[in-house]
Amino acid sequence: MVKTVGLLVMAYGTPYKESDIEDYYTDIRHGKRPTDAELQDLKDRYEFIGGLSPLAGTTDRQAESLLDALNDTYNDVEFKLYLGLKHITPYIEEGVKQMHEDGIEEAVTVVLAPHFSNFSVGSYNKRAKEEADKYGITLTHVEHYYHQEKFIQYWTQKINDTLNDIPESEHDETVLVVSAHSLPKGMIEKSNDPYPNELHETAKILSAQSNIKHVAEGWQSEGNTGTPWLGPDVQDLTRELFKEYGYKNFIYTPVGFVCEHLEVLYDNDYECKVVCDEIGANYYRPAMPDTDPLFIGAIVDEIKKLF
Ligand code: FEC
Repeated sequence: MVKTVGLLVMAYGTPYKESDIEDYYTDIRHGKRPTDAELQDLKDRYEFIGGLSPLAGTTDRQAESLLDALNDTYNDVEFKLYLGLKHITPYIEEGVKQMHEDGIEEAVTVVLAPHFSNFSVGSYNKRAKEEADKYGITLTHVEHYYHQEKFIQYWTQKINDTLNDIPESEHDETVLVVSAHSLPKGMIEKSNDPYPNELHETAKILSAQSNIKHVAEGWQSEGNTGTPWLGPDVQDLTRELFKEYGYKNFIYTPVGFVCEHLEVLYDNDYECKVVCDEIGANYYRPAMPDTDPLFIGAIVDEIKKLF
């Protein structure tokens, strides 16, 4: 007999229209409204990348691809898709409530972020569980998939393809910058959070499996909280690496993200490129996983381990 199981795909969320930006930013700030200057700064960044972020559409396509791949993989289960966003509707709680209304008693949850931190994936899972407990829905959480073979294969191929665009004589003057979203340092250290180590592991595996000779680890997109965040920041790192080694080519792989959005299109493609232009180096940023079968397959393989 085929049983129906919920597939709760969780993601950051993005404004759907300009007038959503203020509430979205307020939600990110745990209910504290940004100042007019902060709000304008965010609006300007969205404007710079074309008005709004492509994230909403991509999240939908990634979720649909995962649903199809899972339903092709399991013969005895029919997965039904629900979306749960962190900072905008449909919020995580709304997705879980909808599962209950549809009679779902068991679900698998996945966050569209490959590394685990108690303050990222852990907080999505906590919200989903708190809501699911109200209805007696049993959840199986995917915690991370950065180590899955297909995820590594995806990035290894992208790095090698990018290297192929760079003359071989310059490979020794090329560096790979492996990065993820920064988080406040105090919070991470106090709780012995696995997040920094998971990024470190990713960089180590990519260094061993791809043809790149030089690899550096960095953090990006840090917020404005007045407290220290995990570093080095990718822009500072670019300057330091250039100063110390004189690299000619910088390849950025923001492996903590899974598609193009504000933090990649602005923080990498604009801010890091500005630094590369300033020092006279070439900027490369391979395509993000999006709905690539290797990426979707990596999540399916992780789910197969757990469910
Ligand atoms: O394209 C888009 O519209 C949305 C892109 C976007 C993604 C994303 C992912 C992560 N964030 C994480 C942590 C924080 C912390 C703060 C914070 C602030 C922002 C702001 C915007 C924003 N984040 Fe985000 N994040 C994205 C967008 N993020 C916009 C607010 C303006 C700014 O600071 O730039 C700081 C909160 C505070 O001020 O107190 C912390 C983490 C991820 C990766 C994991 C995940 O996707 O959940 C961690 C995509």
